[in-house]
Amino acid sequence: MTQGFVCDGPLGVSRAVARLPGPNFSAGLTTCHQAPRGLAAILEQHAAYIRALETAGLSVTLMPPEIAHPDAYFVEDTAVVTPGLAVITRPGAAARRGEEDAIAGVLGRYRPLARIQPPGTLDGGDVIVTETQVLVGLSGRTNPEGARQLEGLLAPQGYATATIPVGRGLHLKSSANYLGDGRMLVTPALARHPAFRAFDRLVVPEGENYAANSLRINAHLLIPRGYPGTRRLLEPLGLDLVALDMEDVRRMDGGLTCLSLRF
Ligand code: CIR
Repeated sequence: MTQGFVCDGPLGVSRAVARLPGPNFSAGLTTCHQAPRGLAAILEQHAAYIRALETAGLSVTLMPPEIAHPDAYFVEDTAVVTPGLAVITRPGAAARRGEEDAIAGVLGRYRPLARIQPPGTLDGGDVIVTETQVLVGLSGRTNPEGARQLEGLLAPQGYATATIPVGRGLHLKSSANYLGDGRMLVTPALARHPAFRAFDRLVVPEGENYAANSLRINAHLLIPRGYPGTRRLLEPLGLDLVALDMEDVRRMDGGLTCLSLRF
């Protein structure tokens, strides 16, 4: 099950790194007005997510929680992994700096490492990697210097970089995700951005922006549960659609892609 399509690079993905939410996960950063319902609920959602990654063919390294960093289970923000290099980020939120150190320890077993240096900031949630391109969202978390450093690190790996201002939402991947085969899943607000012109754009219906954060892994497509219009949009792709309850992850401003690094 490790062969096949890839959404985070040009080769089939076979591994993932994830981290358990800790007992103080609700102390993490969020702009959502609904409080999460508790540890048991998010652990159940997380466990179902890990099972979905395994069913999609990934071998998952599951790390323990990091109490000093209640957002540390959003591992996507700490690295950008390509077939030839893992770039360890410098997270844009000061409260999240330091999460990346343990992730570097794991990724260093599989890839040469590079690091984003101050004054650059970069969150992996702002980085879409296609077969040939890296699209970087300039957001409250990722600054132009972080994007510039990433461009310099990934150009020798064969990637061209473009930047996209993130108007709404926390990260670029809150609003757009690459589904492979030249297809980009986007919110209505981003659908006409010139950086996406070359892609076949699938636009989530109004009111379903959260579902733009869906995650293709090989022949599987993980989508958040409760977004029927997006489900209908994606069904014709013929992928194995897996709808997951993300309610408490959403209440902490997270989505499907944030909970793992795939490579
Ligand atoms: C934060 O605000 O940093 C976390 N509570 C949520 C991070 C979500 N990460 C992602 O979208 N890649």
